Amino acid sequence: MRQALALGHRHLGRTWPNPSVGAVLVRPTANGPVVVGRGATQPGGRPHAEVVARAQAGAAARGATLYVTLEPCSHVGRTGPCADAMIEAGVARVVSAIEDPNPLVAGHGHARLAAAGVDVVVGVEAAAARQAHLGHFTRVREGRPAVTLKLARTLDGFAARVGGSRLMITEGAANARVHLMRAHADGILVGLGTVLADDPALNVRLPGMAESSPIRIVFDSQLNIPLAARLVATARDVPTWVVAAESAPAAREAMLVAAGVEVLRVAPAGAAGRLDPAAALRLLATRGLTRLLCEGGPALADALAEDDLIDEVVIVTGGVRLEVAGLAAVGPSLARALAGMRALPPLRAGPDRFAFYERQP
Ligand code: AOF
Ligand code: ZN
Repeated sequence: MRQALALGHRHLGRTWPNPSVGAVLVRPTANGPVVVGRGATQPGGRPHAEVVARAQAGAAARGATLYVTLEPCSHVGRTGPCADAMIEAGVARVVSAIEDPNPLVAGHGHARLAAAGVDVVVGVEAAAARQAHLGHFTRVREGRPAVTLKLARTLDGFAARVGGSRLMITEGAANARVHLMRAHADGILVGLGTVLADDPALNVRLPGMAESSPIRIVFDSQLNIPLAARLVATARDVPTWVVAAESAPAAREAMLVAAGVEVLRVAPAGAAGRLDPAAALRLLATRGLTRLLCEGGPALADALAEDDLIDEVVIVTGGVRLEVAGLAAVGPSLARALAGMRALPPLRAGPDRFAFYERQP
Protein backbone atom coordinates (compact mmCIF):
# COMPACT_ATOMS: atom_id res chain seq x y z
CA MET A 1 0.00 0.00 0.00
CA ARG A 2 2.91 2.35 0.69
CA GLN A 3 4.15 1.74 -2.85
CA ALA A 4 0.69 2.52 -4.16
CA LEU A 5 0.63 5.75 -2.12
CA ALA A 6 4.04 6.72 -3.53
CA LEU A 7 2.82 6.07 -7.09
CA GLY A 8 -0.24 8.25 -6.58
CA HIS A 9 1.89 10.98 -5.01
CA ARG A 10 3.84 11.39 -8.27
CA HIS A 11 0.85 12.77 -10.14
CA LEU A 12 -0.49 15.10 -7.45
CA GLY A 13 -1.43 18.38 -9.09
CA ARG A 14 -1.86 16.85 -12.53
CA THR A 15 -5.01 14.72 -12.35
CA TRP A 16 -7.68 17.24 -11.34
CA PRO A 17 -10.67 17.05 -11.27
CA ASN A 18 -9.79 13.48 -10.28
CA PRO A 19 -7.80 12.34 -7.26
CA SER A 20 -4.32 10.96 -7.97
CA VAL A 21 -4.75 7.29 -7.06
CA GLY A 22 -1.99 4.67 -6.94
CA ALA A 23 -2.41 0.95 -7.61
CA VAL A 24 -0.10 -2.07 -7.37
CA LEU A 25 -0.94 -5.62 -8.53
CA VAL A 26 0.91 -8.36 -6.67
CA ARG A 27 0.89 -12.02 -7.64
CA PRO A 28 1.73 -14.90 -5.35
CA THR A 29 4.46 -17.14 -6.80
CA ALA A 30 6.49 -20.09 -5.51
CA ASN A 31 9.24 -17.58 -4.69
CA GLY A 32 6.92 -15.26 -2.79
CA PRO A 33 4.83 -12.28 -3.93
CA VAL A 34 5.89 -10.46 -7.11
CA VAL A 35 4.72 -7.04 -8.33
CA VAL A 36 3.22 -7.52 -11.79
CA GLY A 37 1.67 -4.12 -12.40
CA ARG A 38 1.91 -0.54 -11.17
CA GLY A 39 -0.27 2.40 -12.02
CA ALA A 40 -1.24 5.94 -11.10
CA THR A 41 -4.14 8.05 -12.30
CA GLN A 42 -2.86 9.65 -15.50
CA PRO A 43 -2.48 13.42 -16.02
CA GLY A 44 -5.88 14.85 -16.82
CA GLY A 45 -7.54 12.20 -14.64
CA ARG A 46 -7.77 9.29 -17.09
CA PRO A 47 -7.11 6.39 -17.35
CA HIS A 48 -7.59 5.46 -13.71
CA ALA A 49 -4.76 3.87 -11.72
CA GLU A 50 -6.16 0.33 -11.60
CA VAL A 51 -6.54 0.18 -15.37
CA VAL A 52 -2.92 1.28 -15.88
CA ALA A 53 -1.67 -1.38 -13.44
CA ARG A 54 -3.87 -4.01 -15.07
CA ALA A 55 -2.59 -3.19 -18.57
CA GLN A 56 0.96 -3.61 -17.31
CA ALA A 57 0.17 -6.93 -15.65
CA GLY A 58 -1.67 -8.44 -18.62
CA ALA A 59 -2.62 -12.08 -17.97
CA ALA A 60 -0.61 -12.02 -14.72
CA ALA A 61 -3.46 -10.06 -13.12
CA ARG A 62 -5.39 -13.34 -12.79
CA GLY A 63 -5.30 -14.43 -9.16
CA ALA A 64 -3.40 -11.29 -8.12
CA THR A 65 -3.99 -8.92 -5.21
CA LEU A 66 -4.70 -5.27 -5.99
CA TYR A 67 -3.44 -2.67 -3.50
CA VAL A 68 -5.19 0.62 -4.23
CA THR A 69 -5.25 3.97 -2.40
CA LEU A 70 -8.95 4.66 -3.10
CA GLU A 71 -11.97 2.44 -3.62
CA PRO A 72 -12.13 1.25 -7.27
CA CYS A 73 -14.91 3.12 -9.04
CA SER A 74 -18.26 1.54 -9.83
CA HIS A 75 -19.74 4.21 -12.09
CA VAL A 76 -19.62 4.45 -15.85
CA GLY A 77 -17.61 7.60 -16.52
CA ARG A 78 -15.57 8.18 -19.64
CA THR A 79 -14.77 4.42 -19.51
CA GLY A 80 -16.27 1.45 -17.64
CA PRO A 81 -15.93 0.99 -13.86
CA CYS A 82 -12.53 -0.07 -12.45
CA ALA A 83 -14.30 -2.59 -10.20
CA ASP A 84 -15.61 -4.41 -13.30
CA ALA A 85 -12.20 -4.25 -14.98
CA MET A 86 -10.65 -5.95 -11.94
CA ILE A 87 -13.35 -8.64 -11.90
CA GLU A 88 -12.84 -9.31 -15.63
CA ALA A 89 -9.07 -9.49 -15.15
CA GLY A 90 -9.57 -12.21 -12.52
CA VAL A 91 -8.11 -10.25 -9.60
CA ALA A 92 -8.62 -12.46 -6.52
CA ARG A 93 -8.21 -9.93 -3.73
CA VAL A 94 -8.51 -6.16 -3.36
CA VAL A 95 -6.85 -4.29 -0.50
CA SER A 96 -8.21 -0.76 -0.53
CA ALA A 97 -7.15 2.13 1.71
CA ILE A 98 -10.41 4.02 1.91
CA GLU A 99 -13.94 4.35 0.59
CA ASP A 100 -14.44 6.88 -2.23
CA PRO A 101 -16.61 9.75 -0.89
CA ASN A 102 -17.92 10.42 -4.42
CA PRO A 103 -21.66 9.60 -4.10
CA LEU A 104 -21.47 7.79 -7.46
CA VAL A 105 -19.10 5.29 -5.82
CA ALA A 106 -19.43 5.49 -1.98
CA GLY A 107 -19.05 1.81 -1.17
CA HIS A 108 -20.58 0.46 -4.38
CA GLY A 109 -17.13 -0.34 -5.82
CA HIS A 110 -16.22 -2.51 -2.85
CA ALA A 111 -19.68 -4.10 -2.80
CA ARG A 112 -19.51 -4.94 -6.49
CA LEU A 113 -16.14 -6.65 -6.06
CA ALA A 114 -17.33 -8.61 -3.04
CA ALA A 115 -20.50 -9.69 -4.86
CA ALA A 116 -18.31 -11.11 -7.65
CA GLY A 117 -16.42 -13.23 -5.12
CA VAL A 118 -13.37 -11.01 -4.79
CA ASP A 119 -11.87 -10.94 -1.28
CA VAL A 120 -12.08 -7.26 -0.19
CA VAL A 121 -10.17 -5.61 2.66
CA VAL A 122 -10.75 -1.89 3.37
CA GLY A 123 -8.86 0.49 5.67
CA VAL A 124 -5.16 -0.25 5.16
CA GLU A 125 -3.17 3.02 5.55
CA ALA A 126 -6.49 4.88 5.67
CA ALA A 127 -5.06 8.01 7.33
CA ALA A 128 -2.30 8.36 4.73
CA ALA A 129 -4.82 7.86 1.94
CA ARG A 130 -7.20 10.46 3.38
CA GLN A 131 -4.27 12.88 3.43
CA ALA A 132 -3.23 11.96 -0.13
CA HIS A 133 -6.77 12.46 -1.40
CA LEU A 134 -7.62 15.40 0.86
CA GLY A 135 -8.57 17.64 -2.06
CA HIS A 136 -10.96 15.01 -3.41
CA PHE A 137 -12.60 14.75 0.01
CA THR A 138 -13.03 18.52 0.50
CA ARG A 139 -14.27 18.96 -3.06
CA VAL A 140 -16.85 16.18 -2.81
CA ARG A 141 -17.96 16.87 0.77
CA GLU A 142 -17.58 20.64 1.12
CA GLY A 143 -17.58 21.79 -2.49
CA ARG A 144 -14.19 23.48 -2.18
CA PRO A 145 -10.57 22.59 -2.89
CA ALA A 146 -8.27 21.70 0.00
CA VAL A 147 -6.18 24.74 0.95
CA THR A 148 -2.55 24.56 2.02
CA LEU A 149 -1.27 27.90 3.21
CA LYS A 150 2.44 28.50 2.76
CA LEU A 151 3.97 31.54 4.31
CA ALA A 152 7.54 32.70 4.64
CA ARG A 153 8.65 34.79 7.57
CA THR A 154 11.83 36.36 8.84
CA LEU A 155 13.36 35.28 12.14
CA ASP A 156 11.60 38.24 13.73
CA GLY A 157 8.21 37.17 12.31
CA PHE A 158 7.62 39.47 9.36
CA ALA A 159 6.34 38.61 5.88
CA ALA A 160 7.26 41.88 4.18
CA ARG A 161 8.46 45.41 4.69
CA VAL A 162 5.84 48.04 5.41
CA GLY A 163 5.00 49.56 2.01
CA GLY A 164 5.79 46.18 0.54
CA SER A 165 8.96 46.10 -1.60
CA ARG A 166 10.15 42.61 -2.55
CA LEU A 167 11.86 40.80 0.30
CA MET A 168 13.71 37.52 -0.20
CA ILE A 169 13.36 35.48 2.97
CA THR A 170 14.40 31.92 2.08
CA GLU A 171 17.24 30.40 0.06
CA GLY A 172 18.02 27.68 -2.49
CA ALA A 173 17.09 24.44 -0.74
CA ALA A 174 13.93 25.87 0.82
CA ASN A 175 12.89 27.48 -2.47
CA ALA A 176 13.31 24.17 -4.32
CA ARG A 177 11.05 22.52 -1.79
CA VAL A 178 8.44 25.22 -2.22
CA HIS A 179 8.58 24.70 -5.98
CA LEU A 180 7.88 21.00 -5.42
CA MET A 181 4.88 21.97 -3.28
CA ARG A 182 3.71 24.13 -6.19
CA ALA A 183 4.07 21.22 -8.62
CA HIS A 184 1.83 19.08 -6.39
CA ALA A 185 -0.97 21.68 -6.31
CA ASP A 186 -3.72 22.11 -8.90
CA GLY A 187 -3.60 25.87 -8.44
CA ILE A 188 -1.51 28.49 -6.65
CA LEU A 189 -3.49 31.26 -5.03
CA VAL A 190 -2.38 34.77 -4.05
CA GLY A 191 -4.11 38.02 -3.22
CA LEU A 192 -3.64 41.21 -5.20
CA GLY A 193 -1.39 42.63 -2.45
CA THR A 194 1.21 39.94 -3.11
CA VAL A 195 1.15 40.65 -6.85
CA LEU A 196 1.71 44.36 -6.19
CA ALA A 197 4.45 43.81 -3.60
CA ASP A 198 6.39 40.91 -5.14
CA ASP A 199 5.39 40.67 -8.81
CA PRO A 200 5.79 36.88 -8.49
CA ALA A 201 5.94 34.39 -11.38
CA LEU A 202 4.40 31.54 -9.31
CA ASN A 203 5.59 28.88 -11.74
CA VAL A 204 7.59 25.72 -11.12
CA ARG A 205 11.27 26.34 -11.85
CA LEU A 206 12.70 22.91 -11.08
CA PRO A 207 14.73 21.22 -13.81
CA GLY A 208 12.50 19.04 -16.00
CA MET A 209 9.30 20.10 -14.23
CA ALA A 210 8.20 23.14 -16.23
CA GLU A 211 5.09 21.26 -17.32
CA SER A 212 4.05 20.86 -13.70
CA SER A 213 3.26 24.56 -13.24
CA PRO A 214 -0.25 24.73 -11.83
CA ILE A 215 -2.88 27.31 -12.66
CA ARG A 216 -2.04 30.68 -11.13
CA ILE A 217 -4.98 32.30 -9.39
CA VAL A 218 -5.29 35.85 -8.07
CA PHE A 219 -8.12 37.03 -5.82
CA ASP A 220 -8.59 40.59 -7.08
CA SER A 221 -12.12 41.80 -6.41
CA GLN A 222 -11.96 44.94 -8.58
CA LEU A 223 -9.52 43.74 -11.30
CA ASN A 224 -6.76 46.12 -10.27
CA ILE A 225 -3.95 43.75 -11.26
CA PRO A 226 -1.49 45.73 -13.47
CA LEU A 227 -1.29 44.63 -17.09
CA ALA A 228 2.50 44.79 -16.70
CA ALA A 229 2.47 42.24 -13.84
CA ARG A 230 4.52 39.13 -14.62
CA LEU A 231 1.44 36.93 -14.12
CA VAL A 232 -0.43 38.85 -16.83
CA ALA A 233 2.56 39.13 -19.16
CA THR A 234 3.09 35.35 -19.08
CA ALA A 235 -0.59 34.33 -19.04
CA ARG A 236 -0.26 32.72 -22.47
CA ASP A 237 2.50 30.41 -21.18
CA VAL A 238 0.98 29.39 -17.83
CA PRO A 239 -2.80 29.52 -17.31
CA THR A 240 -3.74 32.49 -15.11
CA TRP A 241 -7.14 33.07 -13.58
CA VAL A 242 -8.21 36.26 -11.86
CA VAL A 243 -11.17 35.90 -9.53
CA ALA A 244 -13.19 39.11 -9.23
CA ALA A 245 -16.45 40.39 -7.81
CA GLU A 246 -19.45 40.88 -10.10
CA SER A 247 -19.00 44.63 -9.64
CA ALA A 248 -15.50 44.78 -11.20
CA PRO A 249 -15.31 46.94 -14.34
CA ALA A 250 -15.99 45.14 -17.62
CA ALA A 251 -13.36 47.25 -19.42
CA ARG A 252 -10.63 45.88 -17.14
CA GLU A 253 -11.87 42.37 -17.80
CA ALA A 254 -11.62 42.93 -21.56
CA MET A 255 -8.00 44.11 -21.26
CA LEU A 256 -7.01 41.15 -19.10
CA VAL A 257 -8.76 38.67 -21.38
CA ALA A 258 -6.92 40.18 -24.36
CA ALA A 259 -3.67 39.42 -22.51
CA GLY A 260 -4.69 35.76 -22.11
CA VAL A 261 -6.00 35.90 -18.54
CA GLU A 262 -9.24 34.14 -17.65
CA VAL A 263 -11.53 36.24 -15.45
CA LEU A 264 -13.95 34.43 -13.12
CA ARG A 265 -16.73 36.38 -11.44
CA VAL A 266 -17.98 35.51 -7.99
CA ALA A 267 -21.48 36.36 -6.90
CA PRO A 268 -22.57 37.58 -4.52
CA ALA A 269 -19.75 39.88 -3.47
CA GLY A 270 -19.02 40.32 0.22
CA ALA A 271 -19.19 43.63 2.04
CA ALA A 272 -18.15 46.73 0.01
CA GLY A 273 -17.48 44.75 -3.18
CA ARG A 274 -14.99 42.44 -1.47
CA LEU A 275 -14.70 38.80 -2.46
CA ASP A 276 -16.28 36.21 -0.23
CA PRO A 277 -13.40 33.70 0.04
CA ALA A 278 -15.72 30.72 0.60
CA ALA A 279 -17.74 31.56 -2.53
CA ALA A 280 -14.53 32.05 -4.53
CA LEU A 281 -13.24 28.64 -3.44
CA ARG A 282 -16.57 27.02 -4.33
CA LEU A 283 -16.26 28.48 -7.82
CA LEU A 284 -12.75 27.03 -8.17
CA ALA A 285 -14.07 23.61 -7.11
CA THR A 286 -16.77 23.75 -9.77
CA ARG A 287 -13.94 24.33 -12.25
CA GLY A 288 -12.43 21.05 -11.02
CA LEU A 289 -9.64 22.24 -8.70
CA THR A 290 -9.01 19.97 -5.71
CA ARG A 291 -5.73 21.26 -4.23
CA LEU A 292 -4.73 24.89 -3.75
CA LEU A 293 -1.45 26.22 -2.44
CA CYS A 294 -2.02 29.71 -1.06
CA GLU A 295 1.17 31.76 -1.04
CA GLY A 296 -0.24 34.80 0.68
CA GLY A 297 -0.14 37.46 1.49
CA PRO A 298 -0.97 37.92 5.15
CA ALA A 299 -4.32 39.62 4.48
CA LEU A 300 -5.64 36.80 2.26
CA ALA A 301 -4.27 34.19 4.67
CA ASP A 302 -6.10 35.82 7.55
CA ALA A 303 -9.35 36.10 5.58
CA LEU A 304 -9.20 32.38 4.72
CA ALA A 305 -8.40 31.50 8.34
CA GLU A 306 -11.27 33.63 9.61
CA ASP A 307 -13.72 31.59 7.53
CA ASP A 308 -12.07 28.30 8.55
CA LEU A 309 -10.96 27.49 5.01
CA ILE A 310 -7.37 26.40 5.68
CA ASP A 311 -6.55 22.69 5.91
CA GLU A 312 -2.78 22.78 6.19
CA VAL A 313 -0.19 25.43 7.01
CA VAL A 314 3.49 25.43 6.10
CA ILE A 315 5.56 28.17 7.73
CA VAL A 316 9.03 28.65 6.30
CA THR A 317 11.29 30.67 8.57
CA GLY A 318 14.29 32.13 6.77
CA GLY A 319 17.63 32.94 8.34
CA VAL A 320 17.24 36.71 8.02
CA ARG A 321 15.92 39.44 10.28
CA LEU A 322 14.07 42.53 9.15
CA GLU A 323 15.25 44.46 12.28
CA VAL A 324 12.53 47.11 11.81
CA ALA A 325 8.81 46.55 12.22
CA GLY A 326 7.26 45.09 9.05
CA LEU A 327 4.05 43.37 7.99
CA ALA A 328 3.26 40.56 10.45
CA ALA A 329 3.33 37.15 8.77
CA VAL A 330 0.66 35.68 11.06
CA GLY A 331 -2.49 37.71 11.61
CA PRO A 332 -4.97 37.26 14.47
CA SER A 333 -7.34 34.80 12.74
CA LEU A 334 -4.47 32.67 11.45
CA ALA A 335 -2.90 32.62 14.92
CA ARG A 336 -6.23 31.34 16.29
CA ALA A 337 -6.48 28.71 13.55
CA LEU A 338 -2.90 27.56 14.17
CA ALA A 339 -3.58 27.14 17.88
CA GLY A 340 -6.27 24.58 16.99
CA MET A 341 -4.11 22.68 14.50
CA ARG A 342 -1.78 19.76 15.01
CA ALA A 343 1.94 20.41 14.55
CA LEU A 344 3.85 17.83 12.49
CA PRO A 345 7.60 17.18 12.70
CA PRO A 346 9.58 20.19 11.38
CA LEU A 347 12.24 20.06 8.69
CA ARG A 348 15.43 21.98 7.93
CA ALA A 349 16.49 23.08 4.45
CA GLY A 350 19.83 24.85 4.69
CA PRO A 351 19.48 27.83 7.05
CA ASP A 352 15.70 27.77 6.62
CA ARG A 353 13.16 25.87 8.71
CA PHE A 354 9.79 24.41 7.72
CA ALA A 355 7.04 23.98 10.28
CA PHE A 356 3.95 21.96 9.24
CA TYR A 357 0.47 22.12 10.74
CA GLU A 358 -2.69 20.27 9.79
CA ARG A 359 -6.32 20.49 10.73
CA GLN A 360 -7.24 18.13 13.56
CA PRO A 361 -9.31 15.22 12.21
C1 AOF B 1 -10.66 5.02 -9.53
N1 AOF B 1 -9.35 5.07 -9.89
O1 AOF B 1 -7.51 6.22 -10.45
C2 AOF B 1 -9.41 7.45 -9.83
C3 AOF B 1 -10.77 7.37 -9.38
O2 AOF B 1 -14.85 11.12 -14.51
P1 AOF B 1 -14.29 9.76 -14.25
O3 AOF B 1 -15.02 8.67 -14.93
O4 AOF B 1 -12.80 9.72 -14.51
O5 AOF B 1 -14.48 9.46 -12.69
C4 AOF B 1 -13.98 10.35 -11.75
C5 AOF B 1 -14.21 9.79 -10.36
O6 AOF B 1 -13.54 8.55 -10.20
C6 AOF B 1 -13.60 10.69 -9.29
O7 AOF B 1 -14.50 11.69 -8.88
C7 AOF B 1 -13.36 9.69 -8.18
O8 AOF B 1 -14.54 9.42 -7.48
C8 AOF B 1 -12.92 8.46 -8.95
N2 AOF B 1 -11.48 8.50 -9.13
N3 AOF B 1 -11.34 6.15 -9.23
O9 AOF B 1 -11.24 3.93 -9.48
C9 AOF B 1 -8.70 6.23 -10.07
N4 AOF B 1 -8.80 8.65 -10.03
ZN1 ZN C 1 -11.90 3.90 -11.80
